[in-house]
Amino acid sequence: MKLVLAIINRDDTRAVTINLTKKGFSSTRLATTGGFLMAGNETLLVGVDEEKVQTVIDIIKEFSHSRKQLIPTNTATEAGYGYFPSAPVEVTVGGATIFVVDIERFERV
Ligand code: 2BA
Repeated sequence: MKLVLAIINRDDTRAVTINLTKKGFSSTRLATTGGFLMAGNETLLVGVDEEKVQTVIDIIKEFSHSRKQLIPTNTATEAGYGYFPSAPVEVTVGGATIFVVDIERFERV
């Protein structure tokens, strides 16, 4: 048994979970926040047999899209009197960040 943890853009999670469910996979959505952008994203938990991990990853890949995002930046003034705005930086977020971890024990009680 494996646990697929996938950090996904909020706008894609619905399509991903609908398509996982259609293929018979159970999933749980957690509201999470990225440490860099401090923006909301979602983390999907999918418990699955090892031989189905690739199918789950393929579904996540198909329905998660990458996006370019501009983040405002501030630069400290040389004199140390504060900050002035500088050119925003563009980062590419997603499609999805995926971790696959071993599950020692899985039970529904
Ligand atoms: P955030 O941490 O908010 O990062 C959003 C995007 O900002 C990242 O997209 C990446 O393009 C950029 N970024 C992140 N850290 C950076 C840094 N130190 N310098 C420059 N750019 C940086 P993704 O790589 O697609 O990541 C999307 C979200 O996935 C992340 O949101 C975070 O919530 C999660 N994530 C990514 N890598 C992770 C990891 N190794 N461990 C845990 N969570 C991770």
